[in-house]
Amino acid sequence: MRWHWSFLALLVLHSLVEVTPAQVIDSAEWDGNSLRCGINYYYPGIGISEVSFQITFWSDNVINKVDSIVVPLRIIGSNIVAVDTTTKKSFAGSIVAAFQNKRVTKFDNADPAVPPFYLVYSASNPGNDVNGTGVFANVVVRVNDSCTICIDTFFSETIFHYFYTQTDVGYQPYWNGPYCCKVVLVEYLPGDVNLDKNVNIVDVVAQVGYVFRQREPESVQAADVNADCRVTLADIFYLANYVFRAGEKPRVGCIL
Ligand SMILES: [Ca+2]
Ligand SMILES: [Ca+2]
Ligand SMILES: [Ca+2]
Repeated sequence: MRWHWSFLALLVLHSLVEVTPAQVIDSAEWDGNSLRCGINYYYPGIGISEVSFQITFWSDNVINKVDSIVVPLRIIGSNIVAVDTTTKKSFAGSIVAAFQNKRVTKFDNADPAVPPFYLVYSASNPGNDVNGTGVFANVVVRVNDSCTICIDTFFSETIFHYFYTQTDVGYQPYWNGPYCCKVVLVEYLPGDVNLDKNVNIVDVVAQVGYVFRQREPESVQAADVNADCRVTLADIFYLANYVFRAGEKPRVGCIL
């Protein structure tokens, strides 16, 4: 625990001393975070045992670019087994991937498998900065059943949601929420036709083998990526479009 108290103390100091919520630090649009949640848009709430939600970031600052970001969250759900606090998973694909200091701190109880789940996602890198739009962090949660997970974005104990700029100005960014996210556990990942937990060209080949050569794949359900209850050429086009052209994600099929 001891390693992060000084870091937290620094954040508290920033929060208490520097945050001026109404302060406009540049003449452009207000910056902020948002949360991608729900199974209909990118359906981050679908997984085999683990689901993730994305905290997005946006800032149009050209002069006062952001070089520190602090996002406190309270995560509540009856079927949560643990939250993942590793920086590797939490900041995978993040717009602050190059930042030196990226941390996920769980307080009240630092054990990621013990509630309450109060977390702070933070990144800082004085001298470096970020603007634009992208993923800031992934909230990765292991659950033991389908459920609803509520994420309180306005919760704070001692740490406040804030951005901190390269010119030493702290301010409270835009937030929305709180969010309640539907989580659906499935026995396979949609599109993972050979059940190796990856969705790639091998799965497209397995679909082709099934549709044209009657070769039974490991999972017929996973092959029904357009979820029309049949596995046809349309599923091959759909999955190939996802794998090769970053097209729409595979859906949960309905073949039983
Ligand atoms: Ca701005
Ligand atoms: Ca696969
Ligand atoms: Ca289909």
